[in-house]
Amino acid sequence: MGYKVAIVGATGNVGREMLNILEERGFPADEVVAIASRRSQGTEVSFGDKTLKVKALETYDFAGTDICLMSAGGSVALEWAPKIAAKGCVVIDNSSAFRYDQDVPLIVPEVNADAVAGFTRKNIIANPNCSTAQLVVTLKPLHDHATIRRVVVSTYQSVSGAGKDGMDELFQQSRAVFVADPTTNKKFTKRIAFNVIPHIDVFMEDGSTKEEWKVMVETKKMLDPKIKVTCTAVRVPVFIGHSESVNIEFENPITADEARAILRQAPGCLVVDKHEDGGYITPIETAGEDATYISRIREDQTIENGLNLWIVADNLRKGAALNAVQIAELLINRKLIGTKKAA
Ligand code: 11C
Repeated sequence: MGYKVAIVGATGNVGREMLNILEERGFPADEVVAIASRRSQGTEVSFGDKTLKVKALETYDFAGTDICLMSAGGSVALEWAPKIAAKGCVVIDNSSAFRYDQDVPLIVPEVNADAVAGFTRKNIIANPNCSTAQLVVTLKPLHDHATIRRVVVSTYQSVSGAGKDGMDELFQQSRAVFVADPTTNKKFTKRIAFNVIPHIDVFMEDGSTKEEWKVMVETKKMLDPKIKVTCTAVRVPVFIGHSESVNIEFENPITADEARAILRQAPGCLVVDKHEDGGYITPIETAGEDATYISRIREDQTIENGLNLWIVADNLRKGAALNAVQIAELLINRKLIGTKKAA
């Protein structure tokens, strides 16, 4: 007997990827329901070789649904996740609305799978920010080996992190530049085509941005509150794939060769690190891929026990949809949920 799964936000970048991933992985679902706001009702989305008609969130009854994968933004999550959870449906939410709630587990299965059991407190599980997911998948095995003291990360984030509007803006501006038309900025604060923008999400009181804050707070929640994290988050003119330049200071010695060997064995990680032209991964190579790629692993000679490395992953997959589906699989594999039909 399979599960009944609802995708809320099914017409968005991440929702569509959730449908692809459920299908690709042969997720044990008897029924998958595509849901979005009332204005998208009736829109068609692909699920394998089928087409699903989108239902309206406002009128859908979640009573018989086992799992809800939600990617509809923070305000929709704040309003709807508790209502859906109260119907006995486990909500795995991709927004930041519940990530910092002590009663909601924030999960990357390769990093803190055991914490998932805490979902019963609210029937809600949070999915991390895309930049955090690929970072913690990489840091976890290194932390287990040599204990991380401090991480300095600079992100190079693709426009798909800002949704379909972000992708459209990069496309339209690039075209406009080529044909010498004027460009307009709507989604981003400055032109993103042939440019980079050191600003993602809102500004905080201390001058950092909320995106930078999220990377710090989420890494601490999932990995270890003692680790110091500082981040600069930058939007770059790439459609899919977030990249990160990371400097790590450890308590204990670790060589680049040791780090390479550890990461080669680590779940979710793929090391591509040849010291030659093209012997590293760039974001366009990660689009549609599940792994977190690590390249350019080298010792930082300016500090004791320091490493530099380069991390790249598909932000719509490991950074969002894939991680959410992996959380659902974790619940099933650990027998933490059953199907309502079987009850
Ligand atoms: C971006 N990382 O690239 C953001 C998107 O907190 O889940 C995801 C925001 C979040 O713009």
